[in-house]
Amino acid sequence: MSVITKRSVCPFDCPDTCGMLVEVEGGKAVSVKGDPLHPFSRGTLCPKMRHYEESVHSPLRLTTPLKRTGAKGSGEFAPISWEEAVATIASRWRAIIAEHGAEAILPYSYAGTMGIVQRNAGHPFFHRLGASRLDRTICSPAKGAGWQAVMGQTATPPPETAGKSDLLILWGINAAATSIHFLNQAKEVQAKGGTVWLIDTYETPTASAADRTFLVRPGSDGALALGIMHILAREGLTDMAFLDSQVLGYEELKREVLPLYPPAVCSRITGLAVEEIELMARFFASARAPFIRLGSALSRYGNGAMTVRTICCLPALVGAYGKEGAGCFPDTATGAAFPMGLLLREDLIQGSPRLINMNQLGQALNELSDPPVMGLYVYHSNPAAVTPDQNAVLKGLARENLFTVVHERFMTDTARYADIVLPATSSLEHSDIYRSYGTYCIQRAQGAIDPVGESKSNWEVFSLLAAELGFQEELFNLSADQVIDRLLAVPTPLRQGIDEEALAAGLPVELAAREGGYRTTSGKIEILNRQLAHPLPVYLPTHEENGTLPFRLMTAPNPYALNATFYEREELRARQGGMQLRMNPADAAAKGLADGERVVAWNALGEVTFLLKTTDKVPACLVVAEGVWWLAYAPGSRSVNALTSQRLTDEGGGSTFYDNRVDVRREL
Ligand SMILES: Nc1nc2c(c(=O)[nH]1)N[C@H]1C(S)=C(S)[C@@H](COP(=O)(O)OP(=O)(O)OC[C@H]3O[C@@H](n4cnc5c(=O)[nH]c(N)nc54)[C@H](O)[C@@H]3O)O[C@H]1N2
Ligand SMILES: Nc1nc2c(c(=O)[nH]1)N[C@H]1C(S)=C(S)[C@@H](COP(=O)(O)OP(=O)(O)OC[C@H]3O[C@@H](n4cnc5c(=O)[nH]c(N)nc54)[C@H](O)[C@@H]3O)O[C@H]1N2
Ligand SMILES: [Mo]
Repeated sequence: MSVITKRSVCPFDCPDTCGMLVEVEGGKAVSVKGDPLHPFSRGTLCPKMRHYEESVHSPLRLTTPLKRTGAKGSGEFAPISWEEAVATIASRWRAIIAEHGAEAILPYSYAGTMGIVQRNAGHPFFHRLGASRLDRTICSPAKGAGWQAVMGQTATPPPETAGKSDLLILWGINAAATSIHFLNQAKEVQAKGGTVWLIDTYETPTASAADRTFLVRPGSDGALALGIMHILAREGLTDMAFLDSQVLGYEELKREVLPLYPPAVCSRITGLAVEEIELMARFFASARAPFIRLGSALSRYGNGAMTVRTICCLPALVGAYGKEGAGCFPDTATGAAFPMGLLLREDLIQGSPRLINMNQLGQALNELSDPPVMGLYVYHSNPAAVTPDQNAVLKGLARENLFTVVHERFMTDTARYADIVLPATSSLEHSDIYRSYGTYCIQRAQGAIDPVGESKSNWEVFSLLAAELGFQEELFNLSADQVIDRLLAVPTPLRQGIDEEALAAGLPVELAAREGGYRTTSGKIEILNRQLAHPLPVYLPTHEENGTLPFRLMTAPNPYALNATFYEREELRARQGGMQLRMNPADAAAKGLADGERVVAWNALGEVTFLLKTTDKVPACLVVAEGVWWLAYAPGSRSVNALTSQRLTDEGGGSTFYDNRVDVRREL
C-alpha cells in the first residue's frame, strides 16, 4: 500500500503550535513528523506528539454514542445511534427549558483543540439557545490583565527575536516541558556568549538549559521585580531618556513605591539573598538587550495580575522595550487575524444570560439556584480532572437530576459521569485553521484520515443539534471548511501582505503586519495607570502567604502530558514515573517518609494519594505534583485538583492552581 504524506498542525494547548507531516497508509495515520517548513518548530516535535498516531488510533478511542446504564461515575454505558443521542439531548433540553428556562443549561469547554472553528463551535449554538455563558478563565486571564495594565494592546515581539538577546530570562516557565522550541532561542543566546537565567520555585528540567537558576517563594516574583527596580533607581542604572519620553509614572514609582522595597524586604518575601537580588539588578542593567520570556503559572495566585504587571514594568526602567532582542514576551495575541464575530455570533445572545466562571464549576453545580444548573454540555474539556476543587466538581457531576452530555475522544473522568457520551474526532479527522499564542504563525489543515468509528467533530455535532432544535441561521448549515473560507474571505490588518495561496495550500504562514507603538490610553508605557484600583504596582500577598499548613503545592505541567491529555498512552504515563509528589529529602526525613512510599497530601478541600519522590531539586516547604492524572491511573481515588481551591486571582477571574497549601502523611 502506498504512503501519502499530509500536512497538519498540532491542535493542543501549547504555545509552539507545531507544523506536522502525517504519513497515511490504508486510511490510517502510521506516523507523524515535525514539518521542517514550520518557522518556529523547524521540524521537531515534543515527546508527546512524536507518536500522535498512537493517540489517534488508540484502542481506548470512543467510537459510538453511548447512554448511561449504571450509576453516575460507574462508567457503565450502552451504545446508541447518533439519531437517538441527538433526539434524547434535544428532548431533555426542551424539558429543562420549559421548567427552568434556557439559563439552566451550561456549556463547559476549554482547549482540547485550539483550532479556531472546532474550539469555538459551541459559541453560536449556545448563544442562540440562550444558555448560561461560561467565563473561560481557567488558564491565564490574570497574565493578560497584568500585561494590559502596563502595555495595553501593544503587540509582543516575535519570539524568535529572543535569540538576539544577551540576557534571556525564563521567568516562571518550564520551557523544557511547555515550549520546547523556545529553547532554540536560549541556545542561540548562549552560542553568542549571552546568558540565560531561569526563575522558578523548584529546579525543573529547564534549569539544565540555563546558566543560572534562581528559586523564589511561590507568588513572590512581584517583590523580586520591585527589589530589582529599587536597586536600579538607587544606583542610577535607569535609562532616563527612555523613561522621560516613553513611560508614564516612573517618578511616582520612584517616589511612592520603590522606597518600600529595599533588597532586605524583598529578600524576606522572595527567599533570595540580598546579594542575589543586587547581582540580578546590576546584570540586568548592564545587558545590551535583556529579554524576559514570561510563563503563566506565576499569574495563578491571588496576586497573579499584580505580579505580571510589576514584572512588565521592569524592562521599561532600562529602556529595553522597542529594542531588538529585548523586552518582555508573555504571549502573542493574534485573535484579530480573523473576523471572529462571524463565528462567535454574539449577536445571537438574547437578553443577558448569566456568566459562570469556569473555575467555580463546583459552586455552580452544587449551589446555584434561580435557575439551578440542570443541563451540562462538556466538549473538549475534562473538568472532573482539570478544574479546581475536584471534590466539589465530582459531587456536582454525581447529582441525579443533572443531565450531562460529554463530547470526547476518550472515556475521561468527566465522561464517566455523563448521561450521554458522544465520540469526538481527533485533529487528524477534521478541518480547522490554527493560530498560536506563542508564535505569529497561522495555518490551515484538512482532515488527513476519515473519522475513527462514528466519531464527529465539534462543528458537526453542533450542526446536528441546531437542526434538531430547528435553528434556522445559515451558519449552522455550513461545513467547517466553508466556515474557514468565510473567515479568510474577510481581510484583516493582521493578515495584510501574507501569502494567501500558501495559507490555502496548508502551509504555515507568518503574520508580519503589527501595529507599532505603545497601544495604551496615553500612548506610553503605563507604570502609572489611574484606571486601576492600585494606580502603581505594589506587592500584594498571595492567598496562602500566611496559611498554616506546612507545604506550598506546585501543580506544574509535566513534559509527558498536557493537562489531562495524553493519559491514554501507557508509555507516556510510565515516563512520568507514576503520579508522584516530589519533596525535599530533609522534609521527608522530618516526616519519617521514604522515597517511593504511598503518601497522602491533604488540606481542607480533600486528600490525594501520591507516590513520594524525594529530590533535592525541590526546596524545603514546597511539594510538587506534576501532571493532571486520570483517576483510572491514580494511586488513590482522587487526583491533584482535589487539593486546589475555587478562589480567583486579583484581576481577570483567573484560576489559582499554585496558591494552595497541603500537609503530607504516610498512607495508612
Ligand atoms: N508538556 C506540557 N506542555 C504544556 C502543558 C502541560 O501541561 N504539559 N500545558 C499547556 C498549557 S494549558 C499552558 S497554559 C502552557 C503554559 O503552562 P504553565 O502552567 O504556565 O507552564 P509554564 O509557563 O511552563 O510555567 C510553569 C512553571 O512556573 C513555575 N512556577 C509556579 N509558581 C511560580 C512562581 O510563583 N514564580 C515563578 N518564578 N515560577 C513559578 C512552575 O514551577 C513551573 O515550572 O503550557 C502548555 N504546554
Ligand atoms: N492541577 C492542575 N490543573 C490544571 C492545570 C495545571 O497545570 N495543574 N492547568 C490548567 C490549564 S493552564 C488549563 S488551560 C486547563 C486545561 O483544561 P482542558 O482544556 O479541559 O484540558 P485537557 O485535559 O487538555 O482536556 C481536553 C479534552 O478534550 C478532548 N478533546 C481533544 N480534541 C477534541 C475535539 O476535537 N473535540 C472534543 N469534543 N474533545 C476533544 C481531549 O480528549 C481531552 O480529554 O487545565 C487546568 N488545570
Ligand atoms: Mo493553559
